Amino acid sequence: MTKVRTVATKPYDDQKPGTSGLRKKVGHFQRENYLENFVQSIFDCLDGFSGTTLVVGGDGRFYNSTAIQIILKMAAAAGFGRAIVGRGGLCSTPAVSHLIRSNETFGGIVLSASHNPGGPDGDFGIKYNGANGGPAVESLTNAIFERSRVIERYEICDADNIDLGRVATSSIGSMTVDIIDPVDDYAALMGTLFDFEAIRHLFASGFRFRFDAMHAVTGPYARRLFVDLLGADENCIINGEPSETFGGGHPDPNLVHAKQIYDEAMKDDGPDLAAASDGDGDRNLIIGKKCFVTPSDSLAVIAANAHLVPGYTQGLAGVARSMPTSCAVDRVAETKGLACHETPTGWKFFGNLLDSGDITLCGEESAGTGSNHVREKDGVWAVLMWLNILAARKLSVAEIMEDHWRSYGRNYYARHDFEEVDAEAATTLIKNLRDSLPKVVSQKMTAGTITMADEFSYHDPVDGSTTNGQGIRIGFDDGSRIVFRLSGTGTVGATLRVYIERFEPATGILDLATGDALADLVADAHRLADIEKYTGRLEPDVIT
Ligand code: G16
Repeated sequence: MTKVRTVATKPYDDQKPGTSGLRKKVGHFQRENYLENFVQSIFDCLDGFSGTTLVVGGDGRFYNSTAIQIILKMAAAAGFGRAIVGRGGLCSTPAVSHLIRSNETFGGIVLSASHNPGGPDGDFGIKYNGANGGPAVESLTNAIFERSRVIERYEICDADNIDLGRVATSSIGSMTVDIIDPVDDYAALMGTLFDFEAIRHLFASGFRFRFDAMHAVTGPYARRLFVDLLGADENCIINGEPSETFGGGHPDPNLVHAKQIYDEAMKDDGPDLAAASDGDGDRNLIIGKKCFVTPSDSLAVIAANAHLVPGYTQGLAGVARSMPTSCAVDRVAETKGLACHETPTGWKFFGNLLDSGDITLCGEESAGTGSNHVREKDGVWAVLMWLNILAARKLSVAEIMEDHWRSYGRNYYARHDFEEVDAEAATTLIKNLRDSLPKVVSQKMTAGTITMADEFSYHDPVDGSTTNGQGIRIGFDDGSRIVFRLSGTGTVGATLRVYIERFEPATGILDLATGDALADLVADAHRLADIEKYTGRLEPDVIT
């Protein structure tokens, strides 16, 4: 008989989930009962799960396996009837979402700090996803936080560790544990959405492809899909072996951390498509030969071309983007007569719109794109989308972009990140901006006259909830925008994000360098927020 042990514990007061769950340094998670308190807080806030199934997946970073063993023993003690776990404790975030949905489970727990570095000194993270496969809504994450502040005990089974390395079925107490191949079901789902035959043809025709798995979770997914099923060259994948430290790298698919494929793509003889995904496989980077595609443009191109892809030939119900994402997709929606929703940053805000059938596609500037096939953003899916569109249109990435801008106009766009800023200074910067909002309207700046200034609030049309304080928006007379917000995913100090956007109509100049197109707005952003004073920096740490 497996014994359930009740352990007395004391609450921590810093377990508030951010944009995407609870993220802290590994050392923080290793403190006595820290993980256990949070997991018990999740279970304490859920009702009616006795005998049901829980999916547990992680991106394989340091502490992943230890955390999974603890969670499984606690899930068994809490009364779950079955757990589904990816072999090796690995499962990409979109694949977890799919497993929750296809097995109709009660929910799932995702272990990841996404694109943040891993290893003993790196970051770790945990979040709960509900039965729709998506991140818990804000009311639940708030309740979990409140629970974590008063927790006094947790329950755990005294049991041996499960062998995570083999596909097999075992048990902890009365809970069955199924270790499954983490790729099988996901690859089958992709087969229902995309024209594999057309993509096979594309690869067979000599199309050159490069995928950087960043030593993160997508290596096995990329191998199965791109190489085994679609026939791409074996060597198309770099950094394909998952590692606890991401090979000592930073699994953020941006131009700084995926520089190798960016450099390759900028060469005359470079790949026709270079792509990357992040730690847990939900983000994507798309680069054509000599043509970087911003995530905002990628969303717009996918929306404009989705009808060419088997899973979407019926057309789209509607689209959504997070507020700081450029308005490029809005132009497509307008032309196609689709509803276009603007939500706060965070995938959880798309969940209701996807569940209600109001939207089919959604995306964010932070390299996240997805559809109603799961309830998470999906990096490998986005790459397959591009491959399918390229196969169907028989144009290069650069030609597709040019054609897109000639049809819809171009939203020049960049995000400037000021990282590890003093948290108090960053809060003061935002507060001062907030206080100045009534005064700045009608002010003449270098880029034009400010015509609107507010702090974004979201009213969810499906559940009626309101979310305030979601970023400062400054709008100009020509439709340009500057947005300021603080990141919800960092673990050290604060990260100030400044989003800059200028619209150029289809008849305008469409081939400017982004930096040149946005220079005046960048100067105005610095002036409006006094960035140098509060961050001590003249230049951002990262520009995407
Ligand atoms: C998470 C959320 C995304 C969101 C991003 C923003 O991404 O899932 O929906 O866009 O955070 O991060 P920040 O608050 O730092 O701007 P991920 O990939 O870290 O889970």
